Amino acid sequence: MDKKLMTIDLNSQILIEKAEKDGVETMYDRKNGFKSQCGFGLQGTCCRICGMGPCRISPKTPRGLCGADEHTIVGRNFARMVAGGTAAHSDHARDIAHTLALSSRDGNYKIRDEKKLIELAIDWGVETECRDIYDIAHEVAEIGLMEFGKPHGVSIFLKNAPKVRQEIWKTIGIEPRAIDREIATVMHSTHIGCSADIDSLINLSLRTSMADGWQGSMIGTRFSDIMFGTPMPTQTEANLGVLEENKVNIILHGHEPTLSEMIVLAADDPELLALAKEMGAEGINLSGMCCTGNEITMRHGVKIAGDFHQQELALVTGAVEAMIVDVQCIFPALAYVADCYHTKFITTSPKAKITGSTYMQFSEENAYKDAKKIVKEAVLNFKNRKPEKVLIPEFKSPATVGYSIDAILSQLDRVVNFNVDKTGTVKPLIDCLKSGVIRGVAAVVGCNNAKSVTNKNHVTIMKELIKNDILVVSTGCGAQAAAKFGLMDKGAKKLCGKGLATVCELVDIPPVLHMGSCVDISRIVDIVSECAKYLDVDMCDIPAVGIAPEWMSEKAVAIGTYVVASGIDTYLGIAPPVTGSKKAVEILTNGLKKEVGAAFTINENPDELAAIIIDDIEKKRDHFEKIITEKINLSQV
Ligand code: XCC
Ligand code: SF4
Repeated sequence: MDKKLMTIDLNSQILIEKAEKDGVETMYDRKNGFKSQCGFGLQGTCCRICGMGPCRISPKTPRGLCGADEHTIVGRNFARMVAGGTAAHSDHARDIAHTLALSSRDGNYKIRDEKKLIELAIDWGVETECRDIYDIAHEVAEIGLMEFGKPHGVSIFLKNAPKVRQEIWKTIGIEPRAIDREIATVMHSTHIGCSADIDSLINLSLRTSMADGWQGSMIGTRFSDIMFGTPMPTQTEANLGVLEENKVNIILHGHEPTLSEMIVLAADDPELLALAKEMGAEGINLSGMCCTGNEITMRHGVKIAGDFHQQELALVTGAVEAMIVDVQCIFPALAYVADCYHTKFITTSPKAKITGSTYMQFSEENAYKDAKKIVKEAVLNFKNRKPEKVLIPEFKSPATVGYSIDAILSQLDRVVNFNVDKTGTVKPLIDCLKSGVIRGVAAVVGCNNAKSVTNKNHVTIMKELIKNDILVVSTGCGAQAAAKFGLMDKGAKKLCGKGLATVCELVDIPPVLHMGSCVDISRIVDIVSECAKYLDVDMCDIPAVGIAPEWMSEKAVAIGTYVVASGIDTYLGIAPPVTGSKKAVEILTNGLKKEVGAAFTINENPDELAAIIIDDIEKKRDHFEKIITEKINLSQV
C-alpha cells in the first residue's frame, strides 16, 4: 500500500516522504512489511499461558493441550489485557499519589487547587478545620495510596455513583476491592488450571476494569488537579507545524505530569534560556505528544506536536533537539530514528528503559534539578542540528483546550444562569439535553491504530456526530486528532447542526471539548454520574456514549470495559481479539446489556459506525425523554 495513504494527516504524509528520502524506516514501512497478521492472534485463540503451549484453536484442534476451549482462551486473553491496562493507569496514579505525599510549601510540588483538595478531604472524612493544607494533603495522599492494597472494603469512589448503579455493581459482584488485588486476581484466575468459564472471566474483567475507572484513574486525575491545577480553557496550537526553526525544540512524550510539569518550569529557567541564546537559538520551544502532551496543554496551553503515530515522524523533521519520555506508548523505534538525526532520545523512568536511548533518571525528590539537567542536555544539542536535514511541515491548527468538568459547568452556568461565581451545576447541561438542542454527548477517545488509516476514523466520526447535534468530548490521541483537524477551534461550529452550533455560539465553546489524557476519562464518567444523580436516574439512562475509533492499547481495553460497566454504551472502530469465541462476542456485544445496561458495538467502517451511533443516541433519547416526563408527572401529583 502507498504509505502516504495510510494517514490522512498532511504533515505526516510529507514526513513519510522525507523519511523515505533520508533512508529512515518508520511504522508505515513496517506495516507494509507485515503482509498479513496471525489469524489466531487476531481472533484471540492463541494461548501461551503455560509451557505446553502455544495452543492454537481451529476446527481441527478445538481444544488446547489442557482442554481449554476457544471461549476460555479468548476470555483469559481478554482479562489479561484488561489487567495490563489497569496496571498501567493505576501505577501512573500511584506515582502521582506518592508525589502528593511529598508535596510541601517550599518544595517542587505544591498544592494548586486547595478547593478540590478540601472537597476530597471532606468526602473522605479527613479533618480539615484549623489544619495546615499540606497536612491535609498528606493524609489524603495516604488514603489514596491505601486504595492500592487495602485488605478490606471496596473502592472509596463507588459511593459517588448513583445508588441504582451501585446496586448493580454489588449484585453482579464487580465492586473493585484494592487495585493491586484485582490485577493479581486476574493474573491468578487466568493461570493454567484456574478459571475456565467465559461468563466468569468477563465478570472478572469487569471488576478489574472498575479498579481502573472507579479507583486508579480517579486518584490520578483528582490528585493531578490538586497539585498542578484544575484545567481551565486556554488557547493552543496542534500538529508538527508547531516546531520552530530558530528555537531549541523539545518534545515531551509519555504520560505522567510529574515529569512534564517540571520540564515546563525548567524550559522557562533564565539560566537555560541564556544558554539557548549562547548556542545560537532564539529560545526554547516546548511541545507535547500523546497523553503527556494532553496534560500540559490542558494546564499550560503547551502546544501539541502530535499523536501516537507521529512520534517517529516528529524526529524525521530533523528539528528536534530532544524527545523526552517517561512511560507508556513510546515506540522503541525512536532509538533508531533518533540515531539518523541529531536528536537526543532521553528516557527518564526506571519503568521504561529503552536500549539506544540516553537514560537520565528523573526522581520526584530532586524534581527540578533533574528537569533542568535534562533540558540542558537538549539545549546543548542545538549546535549539532544539521540545517540541510531540517524540514518542518507547515500545517497546524488553533485549538481551545482545558475543559475540565469544572470549566465546562462554570462556563455553561455563566451563560444560562448569569452565575458568575464560577461553581456551576449540571443543570444547564441537562436542560440542553432535555430540550434536545443537543441530542446527546459522545466521548470520542483513544489511540491511533495501524490497522486503520491514521486519524481517519476519529475525524470522520467526530464530524458526523457534531453535524447531528451531538456534543463531543475527547481525551488521549483522539483529542489530538480533533485538535489537529480544527475541531477544537471555536470556528468549527460551522460544521455543526443548528442546535449544537447555537450552544457553541452562546456558550463560546468549540463543538469538540478537550477533557485531558486517557486517565482523565474519569472526568467523563464523573460528569455522566453527576447528571444521572441530578435527575435521579441511572447512568445508562443518559444519552451519552463512549467511542474508541482507533484504539490499540491494553489501557484502552480496560477503559472500554469500565465505561460499559458504568452503563455507557461503547463503540469500537477496531475489532478486539475476541472474535474467536462466539460466546465472548455475544456477551460483550449483547449479554452485558442485561447485566449492566450497556454493551460494546464493533464496526470497522467509520461511516457505518457513525450512523449506528447517531441512531442509538436517538433511541436512547426516546427512553430518556420518557423517564424524564414520568418524573415530572410524578412530582406534580
Ligand atoms: Fe497511548 Fe495515552 Fe492510546 Fe494515545 S490514547 S496511544 S494509550 S497516549 Ni490514551
Ligand atoms: Fe495450551 Fe492450556 Fe497451556 Fe494454554 S494453558 S498453552 S491452552 S495447555
